[in-house]
Parts: sequence; structure tokens; C-alpha cells
Amino acid sequence: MSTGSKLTKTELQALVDATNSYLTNAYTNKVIGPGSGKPRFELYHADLSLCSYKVRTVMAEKGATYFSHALHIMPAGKFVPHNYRPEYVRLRLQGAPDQKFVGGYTGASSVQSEGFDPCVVPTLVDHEEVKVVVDSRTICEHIDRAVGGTPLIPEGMEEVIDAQIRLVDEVPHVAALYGAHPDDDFRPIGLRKNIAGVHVKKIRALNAMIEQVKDDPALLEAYRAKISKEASAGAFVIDADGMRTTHLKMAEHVDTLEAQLATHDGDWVCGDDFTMADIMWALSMYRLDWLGFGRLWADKSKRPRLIGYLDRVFARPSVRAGCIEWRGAHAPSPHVAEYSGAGAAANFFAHSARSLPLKEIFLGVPNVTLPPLEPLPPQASQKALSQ
Ligand SMILES: N[C@@H](CCC(=O)N[C@@H](CS)C(=O)NCC(=O)O)C(=O)O
Repeated sequence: MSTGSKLTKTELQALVDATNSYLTNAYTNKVIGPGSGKPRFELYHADLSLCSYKVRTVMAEKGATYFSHALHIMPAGKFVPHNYRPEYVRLRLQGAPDQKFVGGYTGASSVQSEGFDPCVVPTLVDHEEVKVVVDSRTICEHIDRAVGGTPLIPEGMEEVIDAQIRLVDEVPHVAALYGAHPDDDFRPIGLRKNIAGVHVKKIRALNAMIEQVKDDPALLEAYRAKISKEASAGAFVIDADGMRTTHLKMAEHVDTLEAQLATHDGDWVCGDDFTMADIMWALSMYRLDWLGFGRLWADKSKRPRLIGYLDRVFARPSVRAGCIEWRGAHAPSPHVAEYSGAGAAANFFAHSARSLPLKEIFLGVPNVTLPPLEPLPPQASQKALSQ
């Protein structure tokens, strides 16, 4: 996919400044990494986003320094998600000038299979190359090339690694997070409570943004595409057959990793070297574990390679820094020892209290009026009923 139009340094900086004007909490907007001075990279991401885990882990693995903007991507009260604001969407669109927008929904978030979502994280700004880079896998590949050092995609292994990245990119992770298995919802209780009905809230916030950009055809098109995707998503996650299929695909995903590990004697997904494929698989598996899918590999005798691999890859310092130990990346979950118990809950709530824009949750965003909460558009509800 295309990664950036020809912006001048001044134009890019103006787009960045406009976005950063509402990202003022010093706790969630700060430099991460060993370097000093103004960092080359500026990353817009979210604590709890799988696609953001990927980029943060690559940053840690490469020892890169970046300005981190941890956005809030969920509507709450009168708060409009940071990633829905026109300034951010305008910046993000610079990373995909000729992309086809999303519209429908299959439960996955791959740009290749779903189209480009203009209102999501992560988005990377590379100040040195004066470009905006979008889509987590493209961002990860960009950082790997730009930073130098030991490559995560060594020469000659591009195709093998690409095939593994695609396997992770194309499974329905988003549906497994937002939707319940119709017979057995084992997701963490806090997630279940907070995510139910969220698509309607997202659409309400997006409609409010449409009011803000009436004279901007590019943004109007972007918001309309996003609304259409969220309407389809809302219907998908309450469709019993769709969610059963989602869970079957996740079980196959775990089998695929076990089978891949059995093709060689090396410690890592593609053999003896730790590569980008390990980062993608590790984060996919950690997310599944946190959600409760660990039951799929509880029987150690059936997954002899997987168990050892997960111990190794979850101990990798970059995986710990970008995902497992990243504050706020995981709400309490009874499925993962590190995220269960009173200490984990207290830690998560303390982090949320410092990072959530409470004023905006209660008072709203200046000059934005949220329309009433309405049920999903008729075509989406009909689709859910007819399947
Ligand atoms: N293909 C994109 C997908 C990005 C994506 O779906 N991001 C999610 C978080 S993992 C998001 O921002 N969701 C918020 C929303 O859709 O409103 C990527 O890999 O970067």
C-alpha cells in the first residue's frame, strides 16, 4: 500500500500541531525510548489496541525512540474518541492518498482484505522522511527499515515472513474482542460490560464529526465509510453464526501456529532467528490468552511446540515492553495471571484515572453536540436478523 503523499515539512508539522493541540495530557503524551532531543517518530496509538502492541513492540525491539500519543479510542459519556477528531483523520489520510475506504465488516482489520479505515490507530509520523505511515504492518516494516540494526525481516526471508504476518493480520481479532460466543462468553467481565452496544455510540460520535466537516468532501467521505463499517460491525457481533465462525477461525489460527512450529527445530516461528513473524504471532496469542482463548492450548500434550514457544516469546523484553507490561494495555482478566487479582485491577484503574479525559467525558468536547443515541441503521439490523 502507498505510504505517504508529498507533503512539505511545514505542511506536515501543521497537521501534527493541529492533532496535538487536543493531546495535552503529559501522562499519555510523552517521549518513550533511549534517545534524547526531538524524536524522529511520532506515534498515535492506543494502550489497549492489538495493532498498537505490534508497533510499540517493534519500536522496543529496534531500540527506537518516539513521541508516544496514547489516544483514547472508545466513546464514553460525552467524550468523542481522539481518533475520530477531524484533525487526526486529516493527518491519517495523508498516509493513504489512494486507498479504497472500508465499508463492510468480516471481523478482521487487515487493510488488504477490508479496505482502509480512516479513523483508527496506529498512525506514524516520520519527521525525517516527512511522511505519514498507516497500517500497523506497514508501520512495523517502515520502522525496521528506517532504524537499521539487526533486521526483523532479513534479506531472503521476505516471503516466508510476509506469509506469517498475513496469517495474523487476517484472522477476525476485532470480532473476537467486540463480540461474544453465543453459547459461552468467556471474555473478561469488564470488557463484556463496556463493549456491549459500543457500535451505536461510535456511530453517534462519528455523526457529530460529520457536522464539523460539512465543507470538506474528503473528510465527509471518510466518516461515511467509517459509519458504514461500524453499522456492519454492530450487526456482525450479534449474529450467532458469524460469532461461532469467528471462534472456529481462532481455533484454526492456534493450530496453524503449532503446525508452523513443527516444521523445523528452531526456537522461533521461521526457524533460528527472531523475526517480525514472532512479534505478530506473540501479540496475537497474548491477546487471545487475555480474552480467555488459552483454553485452546490448556491441554499441553496436544500442543507440545506451542507451550514452549509461548514461554519464550512472552519473555522477550520487547514483547513485555510493548504489550505485556505496557500500562493500560490490559484490563483485569481472570485468564492471565499478570492481569488478575486486586493489584492488577488497582493498577489498571489508577492508570485509567490519570489518562482518561474526565472533563470531556462529563462535559463533552467544545463546539461538539452529540446527537441522540439511536439504534443501528435499518440495513445493519436487517442483515443481523436475516443471517
Ligand atoms: N489495519 C489497521 C487496523 C487498525 C485498527 O483496526 N485499529 C483499531 C485498534 S486495534 C482501532 O483503532 N479501533 C478504533 C475504532 O475502530 O473506532 C492496522 O493494522 O493498523
